[in-house]
Amino acid sequence: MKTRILVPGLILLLALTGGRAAGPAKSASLSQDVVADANGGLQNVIIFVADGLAARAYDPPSESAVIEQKGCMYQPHVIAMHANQKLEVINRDPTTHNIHPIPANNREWNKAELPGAKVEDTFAREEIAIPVKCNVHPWMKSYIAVFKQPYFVMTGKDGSFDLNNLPPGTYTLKAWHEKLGTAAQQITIGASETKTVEFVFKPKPGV
Ligand SMILES: [Cu+2]
Repeated sequence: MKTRILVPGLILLLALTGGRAAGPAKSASLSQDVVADANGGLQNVIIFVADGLAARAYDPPSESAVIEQKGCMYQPHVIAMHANQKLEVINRDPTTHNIHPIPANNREWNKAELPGAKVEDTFAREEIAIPVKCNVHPWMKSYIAVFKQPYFVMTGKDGSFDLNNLPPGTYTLKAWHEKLGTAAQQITIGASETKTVEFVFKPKPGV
């Protein structure tokens, strides 16, 4: 079973304030590289502020980011987290996995996990995004995006999401997808203002 969809002009919508972010991906397919709903809403896209924030240091959240190995897949397939936030990786399968992120801008690590095991680690620097594999199961792939600021969110099943509490200002907003690349646009948002922004990814050959 495949969830690849060849829709011209995959669309994703986002509201900049109000509401909650949608939940993580829950696909039963082994191929998770392009997951879209019937309307072309694209899942597993990271929306983030790439430019325009005041130069300041942000503390990582105290709660952990979590990835599970479940059914020999990474769940969710793509996560976004804060630099130096704790990442928990939990093996829910009755088989041994390992998690092996292959960063370009962070320390590489590689941890084996017996059934039911949990391992923890962090990434210190911003990197969008780190490919992750399992050395035991070659089809198990995921991506971890690491940010040094808190204004990032994943799209939900319908391609939508909310990016809340952005301070008034003008920003470059980017949308990142593992196969379709990066789209960018500039937005200006005022105090208590809600805006809807739409990114359109054009399908690439072979995707
Ligand atoms: Cu595995």
